[in-house]
Amino acid sequence: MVNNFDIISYIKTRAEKVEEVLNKYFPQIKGLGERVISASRYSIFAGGKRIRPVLCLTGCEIVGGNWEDVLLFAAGIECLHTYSLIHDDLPCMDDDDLRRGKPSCHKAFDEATAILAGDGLQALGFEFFTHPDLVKKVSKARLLKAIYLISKAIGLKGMVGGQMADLLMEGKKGGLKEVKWIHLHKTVRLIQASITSGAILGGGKSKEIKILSTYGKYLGIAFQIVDDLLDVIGDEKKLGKKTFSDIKKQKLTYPAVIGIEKTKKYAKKYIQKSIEVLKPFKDRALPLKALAYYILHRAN
Ligand code: GRG
Repeated sequence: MVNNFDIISYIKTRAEKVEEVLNKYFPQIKGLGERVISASRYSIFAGGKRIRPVLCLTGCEIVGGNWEDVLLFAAGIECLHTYSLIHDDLPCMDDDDLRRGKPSCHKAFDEATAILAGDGLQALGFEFFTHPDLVKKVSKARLLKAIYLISKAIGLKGMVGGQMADLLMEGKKGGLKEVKWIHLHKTVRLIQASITSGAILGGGKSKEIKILSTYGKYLGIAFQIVDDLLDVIGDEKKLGKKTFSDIKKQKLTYPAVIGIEKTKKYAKKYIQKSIEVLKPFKDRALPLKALAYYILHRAN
């Protein structure tokens, strides 16, 4: 607990609003394409932590914006994240049977449906970003900047590129340099862009946006390091997925390269770095500090 700040309630309040928006704007199950809508709904409403949308809302709030105005943008980010999880679980990628404590999308439906559900969620993310209900609440120039940032973060030089490297390095020799590159692209870019886009939408000054982007980068690195750790020391029930899956696939991870104890130190180091950059925000930074500790101590 940072200065008695209740981060669980903070996340819950915002995550519930994201849920409401997803429920309101998500396509209804009807028509000949109803199967792919069911599959997309199955994955997005399977109980994720909603960290990325919450980061977006916090980025907006911390620079003085109204976070409730950018809920559709935050919900769009969750669509993109869920698309990546569905595709990541496919047999041709990480071949995971469980996600968010339930059979992964291709297990509950089938591979073709899961591919289409991921594709549909990616498009839906951009539909939300450009939705008239959002466009009327935020400046179009800021919106364009935020969409550009997110597009780069999930694309060939971001998440997709990182996923490619992650798959190519399976079973191969590599060191910390390669692990860091994979993490930075596969996971960190979207987390960093989530908070940065929120700060842009909220009208942050360029100095503030830069600080929050650096915070997001360090937080994202710590997030992925903790994810690597949970694969070897986590509890399957809390995680909602199988442990030791990285080891089985001979993935390049922090524990595989430097061992568990050093990995724990790295996670703490990056959390510390994320908190240090927040100094200019003084008391305003409290939710972000609390979020950083929440990420460090998370069990799922
Ligand atoms: C398929 C293009 C493509 C990319 C996949 C995000 C990703 C790249 C793969 C996911 C594999 C994975 C477990 C990565 C580790 C970090 C991560 C993204 C974990 C899942 O995010 P959480 O913990 O999940 O925020 P919830 O379910 O809470 O939303």
